[in-house]
Amino acid sequence: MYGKGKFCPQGQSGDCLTLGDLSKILASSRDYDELKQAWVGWRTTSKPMREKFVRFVELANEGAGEFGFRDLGDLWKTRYDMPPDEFEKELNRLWEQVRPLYEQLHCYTRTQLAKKYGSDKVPTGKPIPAHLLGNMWSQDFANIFDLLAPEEKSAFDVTGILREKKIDERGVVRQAEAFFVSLGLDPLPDTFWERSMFTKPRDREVVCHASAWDIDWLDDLRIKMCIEINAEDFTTVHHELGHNYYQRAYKHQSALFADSANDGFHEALGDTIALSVTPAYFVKIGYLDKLPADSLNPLMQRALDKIAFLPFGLLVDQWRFDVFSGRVTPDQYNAHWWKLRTKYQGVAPPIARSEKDFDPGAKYHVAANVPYTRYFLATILQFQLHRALCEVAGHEGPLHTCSIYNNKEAGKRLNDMMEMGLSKPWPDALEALTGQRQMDATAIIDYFQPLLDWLKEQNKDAVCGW
Ligand code: X8Z
Ligand code: ZN
Repeated sequence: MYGKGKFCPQGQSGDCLTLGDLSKILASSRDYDELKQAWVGWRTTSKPMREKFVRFVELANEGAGEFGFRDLGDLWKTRYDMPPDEFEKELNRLWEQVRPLYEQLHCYTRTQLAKKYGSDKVPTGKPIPAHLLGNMWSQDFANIFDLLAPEEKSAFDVTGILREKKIDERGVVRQAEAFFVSLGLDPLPDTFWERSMFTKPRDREVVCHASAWDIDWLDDLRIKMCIEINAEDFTTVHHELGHNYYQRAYKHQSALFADSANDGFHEALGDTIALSVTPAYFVKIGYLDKLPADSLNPLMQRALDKIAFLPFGLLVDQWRFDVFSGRVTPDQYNAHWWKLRTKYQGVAPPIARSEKDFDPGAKYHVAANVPYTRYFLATILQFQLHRALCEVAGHEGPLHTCSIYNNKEAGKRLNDMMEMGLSKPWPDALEALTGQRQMDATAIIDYFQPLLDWLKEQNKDAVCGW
């Protein structure tokens, strides 16, 4: 239902829009009503999922119960080497560490959006309308960078550079592979290049949401993705290859241990590599002629991706935990979703929503039943891993300028951890790479400190919060 979802603005089938089409509108349009139509339109596709989801929750809980768990949420929470209640506390602790950063970014974003759309549409002290943030789920704000850039000129325009260099879809994947190879890891096998799907097929419907596969638990690695030539997908390709490289590293483990230390590690791996995609790295690979002058722009770009994501990364499963536990019943599904969206993200729907809608189902991982807390953890972990690898590489200077490209010692440290797979509790794997046994948000905070200082200055006369 998710993969086939389409919105037909005129009600006829001739001009129906896919998620890809609607996402492009969300990313590029700056017309309040056009944005609203695309946002609301996509959410017509998830209405029919509601009834099925209610039944799905019953069945999933029945299965989890037969395994001895209270509900499916508790089953998901057992994969972190600690009791479920303690895990919830861990999540809260991490969120409280990063919340001030998100609030500063939210505050500045709201001020800029009010300048663009008017303070009648974006009022002070209130949640931001969810359709103005450049992304279908407001899960990152990267596509409205033009409205938020600290400085006018950006020399590090990844989308522009890729297009100017005429890099095609395979070329992007080759470049990402080259990064892993520069760390001393083996190139991907020929079958990866023969059997992966890199572009959207024209003759059939597919689920375009990017994924990485480990078909035979040995060497038949593949990705499935509808690559677009832009900065977002450049990062996502690194993300997907991270899955494949992890899978290959732990293939010698027994079946039970052939997985990452916890699912946050799997999601963090490729992102950790992508954090090394810096202006200096672009100079090294010949994508830029010279290092651009110091600018906060690249750091802001990164924050719009990573900091903006944190509350969304947390709330998707807060909703599912409440649903699976029965604390929230089907007649409250959508209201509870929006309660959490407002509480954590400070966003609001552009038109009233009701229990006829099923807005959670408009997000892939809810429709496909993929746990989501992993991405919240990954966002915090990847900076922790990056900081440790940068230390191994002997980086000097601010953390956000570090790239581990070409550094074999960092590559070895990373690979040693990946090879452990799930054979040890995750704190052991984390310790092997970072020397720390706890997930810790100080690395992400360090990384963004220069931007945080700047945001505080920008916000000094603003009324923040919602
Ligand atoms: O689903 C993904 C990956 C595949 S595991 C593309 N991500 C989350 C999302 O798109 O919602 C990566 C970031 C968060
Ligand atoms: Zn992933």
